[in-house]
Amino acid sequence: MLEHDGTVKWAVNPAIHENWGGQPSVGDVDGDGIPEIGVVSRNNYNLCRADGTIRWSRAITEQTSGQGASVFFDLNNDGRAEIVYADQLKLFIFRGADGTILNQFNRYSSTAGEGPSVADVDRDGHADILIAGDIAGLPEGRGIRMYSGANLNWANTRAVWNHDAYTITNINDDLTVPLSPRPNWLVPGLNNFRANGFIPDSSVQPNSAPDATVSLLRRLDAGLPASTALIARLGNGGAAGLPVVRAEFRNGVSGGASLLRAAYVTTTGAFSDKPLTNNTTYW
Ligand SMILES: [Ca+2]
Ligand SMILES: [Ca+2]
Ligand SMILES: [Ca+2]
Repeated sequence: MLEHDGTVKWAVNPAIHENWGGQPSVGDVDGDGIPEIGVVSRNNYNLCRADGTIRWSRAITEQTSGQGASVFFDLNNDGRAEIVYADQLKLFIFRGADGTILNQFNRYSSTAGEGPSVADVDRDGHADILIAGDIAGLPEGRGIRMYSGANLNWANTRAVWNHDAYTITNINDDLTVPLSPRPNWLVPGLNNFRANGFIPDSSVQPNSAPDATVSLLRRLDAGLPASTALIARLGNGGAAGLPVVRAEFRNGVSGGASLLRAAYVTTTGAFSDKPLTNNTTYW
């Protein structure tokens, strides 16, 4: 750990990290507002306190490089970051506070300076994990895999993770790069590195939800007798983005109603009038 002028604040005993180590990840694993630091070595994942002492170590298998990296992300939105990390053989989700393995999946990689990414890849309002493998011929071998929470129970996060030194404030939601990024460590609620989450003053937060609405139903007969148009005003009154929804006009009451028109619609917060015709798709 270096001061801003380059002087050393503290250093971890090399015997602990075996003279290896990947990029650190920084985040708060216990909700006390003080960040912890996670570093990979060849045989252990080490979580350091802010003063450099080791809080916990967990045995891993990374003899091929000893330079992998992890991601801090609060998957269950309880204010305490979980740690997502993959060694040569497994993708792990550690409980940040004590290193307990919450879940693990096979993956195979000869590892280099790599690590998982966490972002809402499919924009369904729940974080996903992306991981790469490079060993052909094995199940869960070569290629990129995406993991999502069972029952969509992982917290929401941004849909962006733009590079290894990701700091949330270094990239905007629309993928523009800020000319002068806000220093992550000065933004209340952040002070993290290789962690994902929303900027604390963002209008969207992990517990934000979409709220699909349908209103102003109309039938326009200007085209009679050749045709008639069914129009609905569709929108999203919630703070979170909405994945594709199916909107339907039905004739009659629920249960016995027959389908008249249907369309697949995405809404991003704006309300708009959509004529519904069979097999229409709006993106
Ligand atoms: Ca802490
Ligand atoms: Ca958590
Ligand atoms: Ca997702």
